[in-house]
Amino acid sequence: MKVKLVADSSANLRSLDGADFAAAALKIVTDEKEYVDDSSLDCRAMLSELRDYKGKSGTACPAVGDWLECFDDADMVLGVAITSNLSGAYNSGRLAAEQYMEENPGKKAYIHDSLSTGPEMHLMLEKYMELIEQGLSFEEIVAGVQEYSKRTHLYFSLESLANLAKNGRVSHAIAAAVGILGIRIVGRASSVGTLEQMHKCRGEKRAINKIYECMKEEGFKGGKARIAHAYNDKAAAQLSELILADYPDCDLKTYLLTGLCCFYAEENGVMVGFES
Ligand code: X90
Repeated sequence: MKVKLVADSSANLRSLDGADFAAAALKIVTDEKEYVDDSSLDCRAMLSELRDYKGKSGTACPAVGDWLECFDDADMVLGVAITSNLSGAYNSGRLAAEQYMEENPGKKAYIHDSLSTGPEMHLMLEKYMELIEQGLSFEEIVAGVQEYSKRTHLYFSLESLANLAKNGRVSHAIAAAVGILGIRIVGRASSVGTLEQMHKCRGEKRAINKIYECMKEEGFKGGKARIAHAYNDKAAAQLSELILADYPDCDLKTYLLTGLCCFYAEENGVMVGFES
């Protein structure tokens, strides 16, 4: 039986070790150019081009057909999408799953609304892998991931909310608070999948310390953690050091954000997905 794992590209994964995986690309769009968030994208070059670009920029979610392509004729498709509260990606993914099952009797497809994005989606994909490995049925796997996602979380530190505000994903009032030199917003994905601002921190070191404090308050006790960042090795290393000082055996991975998250988290943004 062929099993396919899928996610939209806000999960920042081009591949998934040990799984047959495909990503449905989101796009970053300006009046001059379209950046497709797939393995051909040079994210660093995109950020630097956008820094110099004065016009409007926005994003677009994958269409139903983009998801269907990822499904790859598999007997069982299991996927996860960025929060339906900020993007249409979940809706197109859900429609793709319905259409797929209608057109292919006997085949199963499910896309989970992560109510989050980035590294928290990564954790959900790894949970699918674990449950598949255990030989559970489609329904059991779906229920297992829904249950698991109650104890996964996403926190982030952002230097700028400009692109989020310009595209209507946070209020201009919140966005205005940052952009002031040296101020960072520490926030989380809320329980309804929106961006929730928690703290304003002066300086990156304080922001990262605050994230770790929040993680512990949220119930982090050395479970899995996935850190993803927009070219900010220093902050990512600081956060992993804090985690590893308390939990030296923590299952922890650090990697770069790709196009969509780079665009919204902006340069130096850091995101962490973790288990409580
Ligand atoms: O459909 C589209 O065009 C995509 C829109 C995505 C908007 C939000 C992306 C957020 C990326 C920023 C920090 C984390 C915020 C988490 C809130 C749940 C990353």
